[in-house]
Amino acid sequence: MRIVVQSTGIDVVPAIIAELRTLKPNWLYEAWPNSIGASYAIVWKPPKELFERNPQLKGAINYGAGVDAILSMDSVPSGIPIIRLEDAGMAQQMAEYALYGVIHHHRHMQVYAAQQRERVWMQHEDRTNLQRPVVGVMGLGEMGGHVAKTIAAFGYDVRGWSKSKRAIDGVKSFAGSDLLNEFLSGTNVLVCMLPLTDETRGVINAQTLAALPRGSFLVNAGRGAHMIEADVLAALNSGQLAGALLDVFATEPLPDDNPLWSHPNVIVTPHIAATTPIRDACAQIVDKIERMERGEPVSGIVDRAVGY
Ligand code: NDP
Ligand code: OXD
Repeated sequence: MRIVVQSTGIDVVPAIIAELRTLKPNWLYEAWPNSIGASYAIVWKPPKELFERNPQLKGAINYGAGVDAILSMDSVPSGIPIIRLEDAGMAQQMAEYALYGVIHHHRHMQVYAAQQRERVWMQHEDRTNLQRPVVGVMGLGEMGGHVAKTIAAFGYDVRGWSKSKRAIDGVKSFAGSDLLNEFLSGTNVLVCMLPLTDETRGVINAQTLAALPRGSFLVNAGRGAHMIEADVLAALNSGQLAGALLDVFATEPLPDDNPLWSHPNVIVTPHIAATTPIRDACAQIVDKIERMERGEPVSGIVDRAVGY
């Protein structure tokens, strides 16, 4: 079996090849652009030439959960299936990230951090009515489903919004655009775990933010283009949003002059909510390739028409 591995940005290719070699020492690996004649490609934003120079490819495995980048490249010929990573060690990290955001807001950590800078000793806990925020998770797939379940297990009231109705223990399910407003109106911490598609682009906008109760908190670890950044800033400045934990941005790295960097109620992280663990990812990739070679069904095949 010949595998070509390609990536852009952080160079994970040597580490991926080293891990695959330990799992499948008899397979042949090549780092793009050295390759010709591969049966499978492991890719992140692959160029067209990769497919032109490997015409016998049986599958392109997207080295990540989100497929918006690979689909926007439009480089994978229609006859080659795109297979994405599913969880592969990322869902637990996502749950940690989102839970951190929920607790940061619920336990007034932003307020206490500001107070510390001013040496102010003042308590903000409500001792009579220990009401916890309702957490609303947009997207209940591999990431959002695990996030919702984990936060519910922590005792929070959790609701989720997805395209089709989902049954997750302890999570109230809202499905479809008709129920979006109802979902938002009872949400105090909005967590975005959606894939970026034509339908979800800009879903966090002035209208949807206005549907949240005043003083809500936003966690976005989906994609930057889910937010209309100017609308998020306006909501933060007006107090409609009390704060935000943001991992993804329309332009990454976030430009120096972006006002989100210095907003007092915003935490910016550099797209690290869930990084792809090489071991889990490679184990899953080998499993998927072996299934395809045996002619068995394989999960994670991207539906290009719907965009995820
Ligand atoms: P999945 O495909 O497993 O889940 C997608 C979920 O979104 C599904 O529940 C789906 O609904 C729902 N959804 C899709 N379109 C709509 C819509 N129009 N309206 C309502 N719900 C919709 O994806 P993953 O959970 O694996 O990943 C989600 C995203 O997380 C990725 O696409 C990526 O952008 C992001 N991500 C970010 C990372 C980071 O470090 N910041 C790391 C990894 C992923 P249904 O269940 O009905 O199909
Ligand atoms: C992914 C990501 O989609 O890291 O896997 O954002």
